[in-house]
Amino acid sequence: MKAHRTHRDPQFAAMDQVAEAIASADTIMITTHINPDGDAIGSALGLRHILCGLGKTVQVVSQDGAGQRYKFLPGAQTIQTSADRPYDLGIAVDCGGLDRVGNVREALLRCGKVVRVDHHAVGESFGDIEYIDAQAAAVGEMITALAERMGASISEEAGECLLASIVEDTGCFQYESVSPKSFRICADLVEAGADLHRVVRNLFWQHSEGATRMSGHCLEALKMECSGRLAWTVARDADFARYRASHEDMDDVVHELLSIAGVEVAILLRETQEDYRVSLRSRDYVDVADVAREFKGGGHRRAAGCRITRSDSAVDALIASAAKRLK
Ligand SMILES: [Mn+2]
Repeated sequence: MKAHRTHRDPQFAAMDQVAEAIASADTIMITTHINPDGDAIGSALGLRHILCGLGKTVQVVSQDGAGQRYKFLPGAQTIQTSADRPYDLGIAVDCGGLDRVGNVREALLRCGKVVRVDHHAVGESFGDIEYIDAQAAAVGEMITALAERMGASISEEAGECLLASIVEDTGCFQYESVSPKSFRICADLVEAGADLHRVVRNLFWQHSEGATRMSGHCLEALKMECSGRLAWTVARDADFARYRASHEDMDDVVHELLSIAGVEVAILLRETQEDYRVSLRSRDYVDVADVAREFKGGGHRRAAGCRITRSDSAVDALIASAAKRLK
């Protein structure tokens, strides 16, 4: 049994500092990382609903907008791609470093105060206040805990966004990051009116026919290395056009690779005009964030990403880096 958290917990101290910063701000900008995922958009929008409920003027700014897959989330249409005014407070969610916010960086640094809310175990420190919980499965968990700590109510809209954040970052409660607390928080969110079935349907059951065919094509071409402990494949630039699929459509391919019995590390390379966008996943013990960091990327122990040059030698170096960590 894990010990229960006490009121002396450093996370409570950080939450209280964030709550104070929110209380003394009228205008608040929320931002998140480039190429935002469901945790980024879900936690940003969830926080927006909660802060609007407290009477604040709130704007979510994301360099790359919301991403098609997250447009169903309440408030997604309010997201702007740049900030048009100064804000009293800037809150960056799910960002393991300041550079992760992309071109929102300047606007964030112009805010009267900067808060970082993040669950990356290894990250680059920034901001005036950092509320970090590496045990949290998703930032959505941390935002829910913050709302409860502030005594702020969680509306149905906020609940739906926060539930999406957790559902996405846990692969629908499949990863080892899921804790009893994750379920308790989600129970609260469902009680607030969030619809789990709607969230799952929108996040996972919306593939186009072309995306499914292209996934099949990439999986058919998979390569096994290291006596079946490493599986990888490439989604080719030309095939995206041929199958009318998008990069985001390929998210499941890496999970399919990891689901092969005996595979510890799965790698998906998405070819772009300039480089390869790399997704790394591990099953039990390889720290893929460590691999990603070798190539100037980042992420979590079991899920990470980076970009590499579009060359065979770069691919070989990436695979060798993952391979040397296999038992
Ligand atoms: Mn996250």
